[in-house]
Amino acid sequence: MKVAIVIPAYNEENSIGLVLNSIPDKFKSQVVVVNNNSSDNTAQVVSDLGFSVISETRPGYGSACLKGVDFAEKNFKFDTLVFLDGDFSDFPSDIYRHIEKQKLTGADVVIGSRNLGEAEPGSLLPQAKFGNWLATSLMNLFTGSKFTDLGPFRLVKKTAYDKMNMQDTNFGWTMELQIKAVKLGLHCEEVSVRYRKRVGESKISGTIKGSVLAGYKILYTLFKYLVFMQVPKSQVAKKS
Ligand SMILES: Nc1nc2c(ncn2[C@@H]2O[C@H](COP(=O)(O)OP(=O)(O)OP(=O)(O)O)[C@@H](O)[C@H]2O)c(=O)[nH]1
Ligand SMILES: [Mg+2]
Repeated sequence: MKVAIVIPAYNEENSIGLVLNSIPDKFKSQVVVVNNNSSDNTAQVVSDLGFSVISETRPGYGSACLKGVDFAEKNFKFDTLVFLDGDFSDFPSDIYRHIEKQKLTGADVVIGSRNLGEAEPGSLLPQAKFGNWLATSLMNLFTGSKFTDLGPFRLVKKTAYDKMNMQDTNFGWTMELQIKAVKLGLHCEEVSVRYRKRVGESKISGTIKGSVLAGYKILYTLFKYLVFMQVPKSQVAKKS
């Protein structure tokens, strides 16, 4: 397995170095941090540590992920994408859990679930917990999927990612990936991950505006793809 790691980061100068240094050595050569016009020294910290950092002018978590994959395609050799956050909430070494699960099951998508038992108390704010519960419950109800989280630490095989034609530029990105994976008949798995209180200031779930916008966009994205996504028969993965 050849892995490329994409890390969206906006004003994460205090955490991004901790994240990068915690990535197991064997994955460090194919990491890209996507910075959206941070007003702090995020980009400098990343390049001082010798990692690739690129800028995306369109704001938003989704824009950063899209740009990161685009960069990886042009600069890295990989068959597997891993996304994780730049705020040091995720434990980068948990990447082995995703990989092990993928190898065991042959999954196309492995979502790191913070609800399978290992989130530090207070690391997932109540609004984020509720939003994730609501969104995954609705998705499970309507599709038969079995997700427990929309966690940011996730593994996606490149062949699967290429079928998804990802579009969302902000908060709907994680949901878009999961609902598209389900509708395409891809093999999705979850794995328990650890999660801790972020370093630095929250951009999404820690603000009222961020929470409302994220909640709205996540549910909008779910219903948009539930109702309108047509899947060409040739694209539906054969169930093994
Ligand atoms: N490049 C980029 N990254 C972003 C943007 N918004 C958020 N991020 C990053 O996406 C990740 C998730 O954002 P967070 O602020 O941690 O959101 P959250 O995890 O819902 O909220 P917390 O519970 O406070 O951690 C972090 O690494 C952010 O730096 C953005 O507009 N551009
Ligand atoms: Mg966070």
